[in-house]
Amino acid sequence: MSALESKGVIPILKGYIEAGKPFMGICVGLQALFAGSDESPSTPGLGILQGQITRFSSADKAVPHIGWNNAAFRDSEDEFSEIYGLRGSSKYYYVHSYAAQFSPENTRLLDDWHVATGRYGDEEFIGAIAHRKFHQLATQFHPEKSGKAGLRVLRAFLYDLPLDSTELSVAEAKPVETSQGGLTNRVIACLDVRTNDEGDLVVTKGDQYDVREKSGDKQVRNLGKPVELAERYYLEGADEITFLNITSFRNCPLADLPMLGVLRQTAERVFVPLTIGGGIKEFMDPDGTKHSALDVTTRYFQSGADKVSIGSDAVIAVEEYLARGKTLTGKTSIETIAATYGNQAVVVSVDPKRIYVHSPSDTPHHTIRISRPGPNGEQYAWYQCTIRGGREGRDLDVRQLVRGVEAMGAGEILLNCMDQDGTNEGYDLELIRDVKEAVGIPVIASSGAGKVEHFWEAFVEGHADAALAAGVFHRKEGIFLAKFEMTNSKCQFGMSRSIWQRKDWLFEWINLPDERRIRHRRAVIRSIIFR
Ligand code: 1PR
Repeated sequence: MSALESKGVIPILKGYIEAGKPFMGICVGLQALFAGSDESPSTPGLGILQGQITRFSSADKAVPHIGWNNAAFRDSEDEFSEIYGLRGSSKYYYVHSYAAQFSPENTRLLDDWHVATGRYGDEEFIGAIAHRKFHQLATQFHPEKSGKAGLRVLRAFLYDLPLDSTELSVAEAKPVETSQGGLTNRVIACLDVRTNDEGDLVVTKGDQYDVREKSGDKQVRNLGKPVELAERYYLEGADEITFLNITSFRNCPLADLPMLGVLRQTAERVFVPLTIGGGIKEFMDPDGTKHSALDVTTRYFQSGADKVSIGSDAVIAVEEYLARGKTLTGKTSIETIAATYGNQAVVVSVDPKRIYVHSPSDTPHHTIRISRPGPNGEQYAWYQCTIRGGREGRDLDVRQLVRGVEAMGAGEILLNCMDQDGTNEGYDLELIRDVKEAVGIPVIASSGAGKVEHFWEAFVEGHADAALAAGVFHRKEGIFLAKFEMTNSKCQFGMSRSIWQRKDWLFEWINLPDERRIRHRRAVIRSIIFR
């Protein structure tokens, strides 16, 4: 709003919308229609709608609210209306800390509008509003990142479908909801990308961060091309795609970084959120031109990324923060990026390794009691933060790191564990639980997924907000194997009920020999109703 005000366009914009001209607002584009927001109390909104935008309560859930949730236009308790292609049975991608709460008071104030809501914990919030007469729609979620369901909404708006023709009752069952209201469990496919010995940019995957083959000439493992694999995982139902650039591009100006091209091409084909990590820090061109971490981020965002993931730089920033007696400078990469793009744009990737001890008194660091004892029977471990892709251990534990980066404004933690990485033995649940207890922001479990039950454990036993995996997907086991919904404490495989209902057929297909499976892939993708 401040930016709009400084350009003097607020009266023009307000006049345009009030005149009933076509308008679509996304995310803050919905929030700006209201009178104001607690996020910036001194800056008024457009005031087209009464009411205030408020922050989600973090008493019982992680904030920001990140992931797939509903936006259902309700006719009655059980009936949903389909307006602008929005379906009560579909899920849409949200990422925000502030929202328009849905209450009897603001319902009365929104008489001219159809209101679609979602639920996060015990809070009901406005997910979308559509004017009853004018061609105007605003969504709190991101239709451009909501896969097929979101593209349907964009199409309905752009092709100006009259409301009447889209207003039909949808006889689909209610979606299965998690304990967090309508929010689903996110499954994220991760692509570690680096240049191989021939200089090509490839997707690779290590075992405990070692990405070279164990035999022969010990080449960097080449698992395929980044854009093609990202598209494949999107089509197979990944909720998000994360690229980790695990190589540094030397002698390359920022504007020519190969990952920018990868992101641009991916964003043209993949309509779920894209995170990019690796090298988010101050960058120097070969000619000596310096770019801040914020400049680097801006380049990535302009190329199609939605979030950046910061590793080494976050560790150094927290060490300095602790040395200063926990005072913030406002100058770290986390703080500058969060201030410019919002907390939800900043993920901190943690690369810890276990240091085993016999007793918590053996170290000044925070320890965790571990169920798998260390090599000498140790019952405890502290989790040491590392930098430079795990090559250098620091005198900082994970708890210090995550609390520090949360104070700086990080919106999410990507929690790897070097000991589990590539093992297929399951996530480090003790570590995940410990980090969940330490912070109020969402935590993505990572490292060690080898089968579907591991995802279930991360969500149910680890209380993770999302689960990321790499190797299990690269082995072509099909991402839909990892996606599941929980009903009555049961683990159901598949992307949605429609897939669950066809599970026997799907499992049969998965067991086909590789070449037949590939031949059938197109037909399968066409027949799957993703959301
Ligand atoms: O320090 O800001 O430049 O970021 C570097 C980023 O690159 C960090 O996020 C770091 O985790 C990552 N990275 C650096 N070296 C490696 C490596 O493997 N040699 N990859 C690396 C880390 C770990 C996970 C992996 C999960 C799941 N990859 O992201 O994808 O452990 O694996 P699994 O499901 O197969 O077990 P900076």
